[in-house]
This record gives sequence, structure tokens and C-alpha cells, in this order.
Amino acid sequence: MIDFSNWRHTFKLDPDKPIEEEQLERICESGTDAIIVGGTLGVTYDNTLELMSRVRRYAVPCVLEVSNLQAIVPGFDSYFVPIVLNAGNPNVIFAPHVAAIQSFGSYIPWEEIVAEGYLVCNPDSSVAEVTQAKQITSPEEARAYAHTATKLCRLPIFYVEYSGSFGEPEIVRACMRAMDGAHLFYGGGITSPSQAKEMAEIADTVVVGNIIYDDSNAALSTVEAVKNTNKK
Ligand code: 1GP
Repeated sequence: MIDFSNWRHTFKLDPDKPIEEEQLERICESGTDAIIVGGTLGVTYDNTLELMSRVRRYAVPCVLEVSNLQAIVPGFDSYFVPIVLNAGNPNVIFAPHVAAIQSFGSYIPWEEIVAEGYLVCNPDSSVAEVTQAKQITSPEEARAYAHTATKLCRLPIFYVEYSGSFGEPEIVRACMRAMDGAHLFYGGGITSPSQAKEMAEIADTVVVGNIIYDDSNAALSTVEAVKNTNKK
């Protein structure tokens, strides 16, 4: 299994969003610990393969966060498989996973698969819409989800997903307190070094996504901010 235990910073690249070669090079050579390839809408086999091939020119580890069955491309270092813990739509909890295992059965390299307990916290995000995510109403509730992931299900990763909006530190902190050996990823709405630093003080790994496409210099500045920050 890929060793993500020391990752502090990752960039998440969306196969459905164009990125110029020079910009991609700067992102991959930025000193980030890994590139996560993933998105919610418009992710296809072809655009995932294209992005993976481009990222593969650089030495940085590259993992696929699996979002649909048609876009599982061989050749990544690892495959992160989200399980949305607060999904309100029962058809997205395990049905896609079962269908994938039925289809690909013996081809699945299990040693490369890592399950992520996903907590979808921004009700306005695409992932919240697709999964009909139940709203998180308090740090105590978030912490109970984190315990469900780490103690009950023993998932190796807990991902606090605020995609598109900067999260509430109290929610992230409450989840972090429940980690008990699991690894916490935080992602959502980071657009500046100070926001990156704020979440890096709490989370094991900070994920930076959208700002890559809106302001790549701001995105790049989050790497150093995270690397110079210790967890509190
Ligand atoms: C999205 O958690 C990541 O899955 C990062 O979020 O795109 O808002 O940075 P942003």
C-alpha cells in the first residue's frame, strides 16, 4: 500500500479541467507530496488517462480518487476509493463499489486500493448534490462520523470534504481528535497560504484543488505554507 503517512500537502487535479503544460509542470514540481486525480462531474476514461500520462512525466506520486466505474485507469500508484459516510442516497453508498468489484473482480490490485471514509460537509458542492449528503450540524456529530470510520470500520483515511468552500476548523478539529491511527485529509476552499496554514495546523494532509485553475501562483504558495507548519 502506498505510504501516505508523511504527506502534508497534495494537489487535486480534475481530469475535466484543462491545464497548460507549463502550469502542470510547476504544480508537479512544486514540492507537493502527491497529486490526486479526481473530480465529481465529467470524469471519463479518456480524460483521466490523458491527465495521468501527463503527470507521470514527473517524479511526484500520483493516485486516482475513483469517482466512477468508467474512469478506472490502470497505471496510478494507488487508488483511493471514497465511501461517503453521510450519503443520503443509499444507491451511492456501496452499490457502485459492488458493481465495480463484480465487473473487474480478479483484475483488482487490492494492495493498491485504499478506502477513504468521506464526510461531505459543503451542502452546495457537486458531491453533496450527487450523494444527497446529509448536513453536518455540529462538531460532535462530525466526531461521531469520524469514530464510525476509524473505530467501527477501521478505515485508513478519513477525508473531511468541504469542496468549494473553506471549512469550519472546529469540525475538522473534532474529527482529528477521533483519528486513533487513521489519517485525516482536509480539502475545500483553500485559496491562500494563511488558509492552508490554518488547516495544516489541524489536519494530517491538506488538499488544494480549484485554486490551481483560478490562480496557480496562489495554489503554489500553499505548498511552502503547509510544509512550514506543524500540527498543533
Ligand atoms: C476537492 O477537497 C478537494 O475534492 C479540494 O477542494 O477544490 O475547494 O480546493 P477545493
